[in-house]
This record gives sequence, C-alpha cells and structure tokens, in this order.
Amino acid sequence: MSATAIQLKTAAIDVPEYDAVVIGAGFGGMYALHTLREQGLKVRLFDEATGVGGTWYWNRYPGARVDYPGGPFYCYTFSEDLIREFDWPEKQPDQPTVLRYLNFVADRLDLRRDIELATRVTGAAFEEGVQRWEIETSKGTRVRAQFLVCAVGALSAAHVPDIPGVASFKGECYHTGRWPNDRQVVFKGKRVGIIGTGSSGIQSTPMVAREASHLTVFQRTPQYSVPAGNTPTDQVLVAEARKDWSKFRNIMLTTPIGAPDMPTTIRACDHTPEQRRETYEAAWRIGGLGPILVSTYCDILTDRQSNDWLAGFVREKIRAVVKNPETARKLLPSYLIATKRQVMDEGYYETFNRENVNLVDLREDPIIEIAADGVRTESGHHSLDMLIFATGFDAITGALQNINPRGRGGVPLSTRWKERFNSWLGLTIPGMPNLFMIHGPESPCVLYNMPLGAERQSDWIRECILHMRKHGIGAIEPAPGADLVWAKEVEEIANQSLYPQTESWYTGSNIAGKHRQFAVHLGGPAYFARIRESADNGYEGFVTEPERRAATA
Ligand code: NA7
Repeated sequence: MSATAIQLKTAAIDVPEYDAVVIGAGFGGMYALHTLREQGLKVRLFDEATGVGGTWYWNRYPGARVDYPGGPFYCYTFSEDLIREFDWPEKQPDQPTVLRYLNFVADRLDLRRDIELATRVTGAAFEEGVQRWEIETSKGTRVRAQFLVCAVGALSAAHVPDIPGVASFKGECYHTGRWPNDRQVVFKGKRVGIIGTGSSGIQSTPMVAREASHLTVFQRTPQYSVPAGNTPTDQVLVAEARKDWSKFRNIMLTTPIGAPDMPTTIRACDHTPEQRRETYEAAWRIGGLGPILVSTYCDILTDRQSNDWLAGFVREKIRAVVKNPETARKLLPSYLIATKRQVMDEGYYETFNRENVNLVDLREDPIIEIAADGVRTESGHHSLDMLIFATGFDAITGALQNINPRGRGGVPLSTRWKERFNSWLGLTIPGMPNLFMIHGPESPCVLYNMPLGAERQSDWIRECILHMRKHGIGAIEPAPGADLVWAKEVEEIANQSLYPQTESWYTGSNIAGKHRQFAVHLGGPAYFARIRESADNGYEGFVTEPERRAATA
C-alpha cells in the first residue's frame, strides 16, 4: 500500500483510494500517469511486467524495430526537454533502444514512485453508490479510484492458435509477443520453426536464420514486405527539430498518421507507367513504409487500380530476389497491399536463398498437429528443437476483454461487447462510467503514430476529468445511442478505404469467434478534432451525474 494513498473512511475494510488508476506502463499509461499527476491527482499505475515499456517490454524478439515514423518522431512529443535529452541512433530504432528510452522517461519524470510492477489487474467493478471503480490485482490487493484509465495496449494479448497438440511440444517454445526477459535465447546449432509471417515473423526470420542450423518458416498468408532502409539518424534533421520543435510537432498534429511529412497529393493514374516505375523504384531504394506508402501516391489505400500497380511492383521485386522459382511463387501475396499491417524487413526475401532455410506453404500443406519433437504437416514431419509462435495478438480489444470490467448494474464488458466493440469517441464505453481507453477500438490507435495518439487521447481524458471536478460531476458515460452514431462514422470513413475488404487483425478475423468489425478510426487529425468538438460542446454525447461525495479526503 502506498503512503500517498487515501484511506476510504466509509468502507468496511480500508481500501487505498486514488483519483485515478492507470492500467499499463507503455507509452500511453506512462504519459497518462504523468499528465494526471501534474494536475495534482493521486494516481496509481499497475502493470503485469517487471519493467516499464508495455509493448516494447514484451516484444523483445530478434529484429523488433519501430517501423514508421521512427527516430525522434516515435516518442513523446509534449516535452522539448525530452526531445533534446535523448539521442536516437537510428532512423528505425530497435526494441532495446525504445525500451531504454521509456526507462529514461520513467526516471526523468519520476514516474516509478507511482508505478506498481509485476501486478496484473485481474478485475474491476464500478460501485454506483460511491461512483468509484474497485480494482483487484494479481497480488490479491484492492484499490479504489474514481477514474479507470485503460492503457492496456492494442497489441498485448498474445495469440497462440489452437492447433492440435499445441501444448505437447517438448523443445523450447516462445511467442514473439512474450519473449523472455531473463535470458538470451540461443538459436545456434538448433532446428528452429517459426509459425507466422506478419511483422514479427518477417522481422525475426533473417536474424534467426543467421544463427540456427536450420529454419523452417510456416506461412499461411504471404505478405508484402518492403526494405526497411534503416540508416543512422539524420543529425541535421534532429538539430533542426530540436531548434524548433513546436514547428515539427505542429506538422505532426496535422498529418494523417501523425508523421512529420505531408503525404503526396499525386494519384497513381496521374503518372505514365514509366513515371510510376521510377517513383516506386526511388521509394524502394530509400526503404521504409513512409516513402512507399505515403510519398508515392495518395490513393494506394483508396483506389484498387493504384493498389494493384504497387502490389504488382512488389511482387516483381520478390520474384527478382528469391532464386528458387517455386519458393518465390509461394511467397507471392495476392491481397490488397497495405490493407493488412504493412511490413518492412531487413533481408526477409533474401533469407529464402540460404541453404539452411525452407518455406512451408500452409495453404498447400496445412499443419496436422504439433508433436513433442516438431510440426507435422500434410506432407511430412518437420523435426524442431525450438518453435516460435509469431502468430500475433487478439488485437485492439483482447487485453481489456481479458480484464472484463463490470460497469453499471454489474454488467461485464463481455456483455457490452457481445455484438460489437461499442464506444463513444473510441475513448469510452456505454455502461462503463468513468472508464477511459487509450488506443481502444474505434480510435486511430494502430494506424496513427502511437505515442502521439496516446498523448492526444490522454490530454482529452485529463481535460474531461478537470471539467468534471470543476463542475461537481461524479460520473460520466456515453449517452444512450451515442455509440451507434460513432459506429456509423467509423464505418463510413473506413468504407472510403480498401482496408475493410481484407481479412486482417484490423477486422478481428485472426481470432476464431471474434466478431468482425473494422475497429480503427481512420480520420487521423479529423478524429482529434472530433473529440475536441465534443468537449467544446460541453461533452456532447455524454450523460453525467453529480458528485455524490467529496472526491478524496
Ligand atoms: P500478425 O500481423 O497478426 O501476424 C501473425 C501471423 O501469424 C500471420 O502471418 C498469420 O497468418 C499467422 N498465423 C496466425 N494464426 C495462425 C495459424 N493458426 N497457423 C498459421 N499461421 C497463423 O502479428 P505480428 O506479431 O507479426 O504483428 C503485429 C505487429 O504489427 C506488431 O508487433 C507491430 O510490429 C505491428 P494470417 O495472415 O492470419 O493468415
């Protein structure tokens, strides 16, 4: 129990009380803690991990890197001091660097005194009489708070598919999203299998192949991957950014995904085939997601023809790199490019030219079972010493569903989200008063610069809480029907893009039984203007209750 905790006098058992409890010590939770505490609120943050970092704590698999926008732009933007004081060595920082940064921030902002690590939140229930959340932890402790800020991570509920025999493997077994933090995983001299070819599988494949005696990649859906083109950080750009940070930040606040560059306005059909090839080639040489997706043509994700031209170009590149034509054929993707999470790599396709690597195409040769010593597919047995699941996450909603908070009337989230992932503004959930989400469903979350998005949502949450305190409001929640209005808006924007046309974790199709819903608000700056507008209009779309008792003693 913290010395700063206020004891709730009315309760039969003394339960420490805070103004706000934050769940999750990643980018979102750490900033929420900081900004609420700056306003004098008593805040407690819980995280299951033994260190801060959230996603960057768990995803320490080999090759894990920031994709885009990287370097000094994938970090907290609110403080010029933080921008000046941390040096990013590379344009696309690796996981150890991002984790080092988050630890630096935790120390620099003195956050640790209010963070309780190795403590999972196991449940939360809203007590209507006192307008407080009661929160239970894995340590058997309980705390109360008026506000519950869920910064639980959009990519934190690791998913292991239900393959027959999955628990029977006797060799070393890892999930990329739960990589061990207490030891170095050694691949040398081992026969390794990787299941999954999303970002994590594609980033780790070249690294594992260099060490392992043999690597088998089990691929269900071939992916389009582009060269990362990682370089040392551009020091001239960093100096410029440090000199006039507000100028850079203001640009980031207005661009569609919170990046420091304005996207092109040229459509693919504005160019001749020769010009298009030159444009794609130039972007391919630079590498990274920005040059290919944002700087080539503006309609890649809205126009099928434009999408197809770029996809054809990437398929050509795959054929040119991979020497074995049969392997190249298996690696050729066919879905609409970039409508699954776009991947970048450091020598992924080249890896299949190595003698010690083979590809199993699970569409032609499905897994029958996982055995004690390997994976059996229709065509035969693959003996393995190590099995790596790069099979992704129950994305965007899974982590909060695992906590399954109980809101008004004791109704759990599992009931509230039975049909669809309802929210108002992607920040609040019907029937869950005083519960706020960072990077929740129907917010820009995974398709926006995540540290910046977390800051902007946390700022909104802070202003909402201050407004409530100022006006004697004890509880706030979405008005009846507000979620339907929001769902329509999210869907209308999504349908202007090609995203919903592909099965992906954006639509929930990677998890058996999960309902299909494109769960990302694609509005970018328009989203943040929209939530601002609600606040400016006296928290339009919400209903409130007056405070029933003094907030804290
Ligand atoms: P992803 O992008 O969800 O990728 C998971 C991969 O695992 C993907 O290739 C899946 O194939 C595959 N998968 C999932 N279930 C199975 C089964 N049952 N059998 C075979 N293959 C399977 O997760 P990542 O961790 O790679 O990426 C998330 C990252 O995005 C995050 O860490 C950030 O870097 C950005 P599918 O495509 O579903 O056919």
